[in-house]
Amino acid sequence: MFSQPPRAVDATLPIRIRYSTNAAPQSLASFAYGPTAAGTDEAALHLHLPPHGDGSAQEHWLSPNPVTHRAAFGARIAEDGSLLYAAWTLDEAAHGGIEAASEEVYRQIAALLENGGYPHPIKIWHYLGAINEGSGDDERYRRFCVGRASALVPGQPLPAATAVGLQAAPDRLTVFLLAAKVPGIRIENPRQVPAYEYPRAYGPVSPSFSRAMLMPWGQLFVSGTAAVVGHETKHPESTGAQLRELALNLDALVARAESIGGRRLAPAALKVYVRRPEDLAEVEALAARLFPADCPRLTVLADISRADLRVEVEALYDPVTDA
Ligand code: 3EB
Repeated sequence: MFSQPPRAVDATLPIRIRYSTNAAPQSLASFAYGPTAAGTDEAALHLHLPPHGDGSAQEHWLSPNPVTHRAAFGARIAEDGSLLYAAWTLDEAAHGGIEAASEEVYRQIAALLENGGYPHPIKIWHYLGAINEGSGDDERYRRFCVGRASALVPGQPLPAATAVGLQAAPDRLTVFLLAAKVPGIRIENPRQVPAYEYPRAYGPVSPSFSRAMLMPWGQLFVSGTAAVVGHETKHPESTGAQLRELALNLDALVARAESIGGRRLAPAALKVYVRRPEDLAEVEALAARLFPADCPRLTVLADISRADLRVEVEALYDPVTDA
């Protein structure tokens, strides 16, 4: 798993992700993870995702270029001439519920992509409170999928995505977007049915995302990846088996991206979402075996979009040059 090729990281890559406990200058975006927003500096977006470890963690998207900030399209925006980051935080009640709030945020995203100077979405992150609340087609994640789909521009390529649940902040929808001046190539996973083709059993509208986006400068932005094979959840009773299965999914996806892009890839940042606090130690121990030790990794507690999924991993891969 992830046998590590000799690494010669390209210093000109437009984004690097680092996890740390303090603030970073020149960042396109910063996120503070923890149970409360206390102590979060103003520039960081606070996410109610308790990190594994000492109780605080920050994530920084570092840019090699000067970053400017503005507010537009209902979002806080940062841009550096090649990439744009935008963040929305919506009070669901003020928009009439999760479905309407997700439709509203996707309208803002469409407007930003059309008029904001960075027309190509790379990846969109969605954090919903109580994501598995409600049964059948009333589940909040399914309503979110319906709202998202109703504001999508037909024919627009689907970006990579993460959609997970905050185990707090029940009626706050947090969405952020990474977009580029130039388009990427969508990558699907040969082990998985495309999410946008999931059968009806998983909800009235299938989830609108691609498994990964390969950018022209060689980086691969990978969607939240779980133990879904075909369209089915595997190993609903074993967190460890789910983590091993999703690692196979990552391998298959990356192999596909390598063959399409013609360059080898190595993981450059991994975020692990774990549903149950009692699984944290096992997941950390197994992740340390499955993933390279020199890859920055952050593990946080979160709910996963399907009630029978216990763990999910999202990743950034960098192109590597064999020595
Ligand atoms: C899956 O494979 C897991 O709805 O945007 C992963 C990433 C998942 C993104 C989304 C859902 C989403 O279906 C769930």
